[in-house]
Amino acid sequence: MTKYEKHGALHVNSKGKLVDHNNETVVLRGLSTHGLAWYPQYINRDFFEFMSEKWDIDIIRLAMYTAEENGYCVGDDANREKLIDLIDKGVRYATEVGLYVIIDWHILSDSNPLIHKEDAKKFFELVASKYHAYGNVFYEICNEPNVDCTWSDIKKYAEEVIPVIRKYDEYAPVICGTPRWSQDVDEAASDPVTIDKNVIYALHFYADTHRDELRNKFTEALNKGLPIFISEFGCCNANGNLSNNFEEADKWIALADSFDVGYIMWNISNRDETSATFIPTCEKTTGFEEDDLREACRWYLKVLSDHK
Ligand code: IDC
Repeated sequence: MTKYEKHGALHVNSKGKLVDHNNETVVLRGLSTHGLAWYPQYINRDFFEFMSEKWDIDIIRLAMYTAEENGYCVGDDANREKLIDLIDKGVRYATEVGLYVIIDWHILSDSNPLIHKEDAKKFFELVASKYHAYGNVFYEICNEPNVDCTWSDIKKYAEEVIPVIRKYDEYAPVICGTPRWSQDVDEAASDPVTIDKNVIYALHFYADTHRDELRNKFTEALNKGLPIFISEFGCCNANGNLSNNFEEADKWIALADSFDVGYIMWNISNRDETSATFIPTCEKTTGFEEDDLREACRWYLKVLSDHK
């Protein structure tokens, strides 16, 4: 039985924990796609079933870039339809195989979510109106605000986008990004969103770049009661490449576990980079074997099986 089959719809409780309807804490572990526009082949039912059954993931994140090549806000109408179709399939397959699923508005080069706020509102209106009855969907409203985007910009954005979601979907948790590539959870902790209670804040780490300093920030924000979810992490450098650092990654996992904080590893693809799950020569789209996997993916499958 998967966690979704066992626990059903989740929400954030007054102590900042992600819980089910019996107020039992549920820790979700999973994987993120790479950009949906670039790697659509991995959105297939067989693979979702494979990840759920063989890899024991609880949740999959559907990363939809907004401003990169063929992103939602910059591509043509056909591209947009293709992305909407991939999200539809991703949510459907996740639901069929008992996984939770995140619809991720993956801002990155568009450093401030206010830039494409109107597109975001229309997008979240569309998806919330479709999936409000599912009970396994999370809305991640801005992946990683960065450069000079402030917490007050993000909060302003969240206060406009969340009501649009709530018009249709009263219960789904909303994941909100934090300043500086979703690291400055301290800022959210000092001034959290007040218009909605079902909000969980993103902290992202790349283990070879982000170490004690960010772990301390994470711990302090949690101790202040901020609900946090690690909606993206990597074992390597923050550029998604270079060397893995499993020693630091193990420290992160132990710390997250000690607070019942869930995490999602970046990225499902065979791109030629350290953070990819599959080796570049692997063209499979499901049925992966040990030899198809990169080192970080193997390490993570061990983490997942240890938590079974
Ligand atoms: C990276 C991808 C890489 C791509 C780049 C730009 O791994 O293939 O060329 O984005 O689109 C993040 C981002 C995530 C990044 C990842 C690694 O959320 O989109 O993916 N990263 O740089 N935050 C910190 C690291």
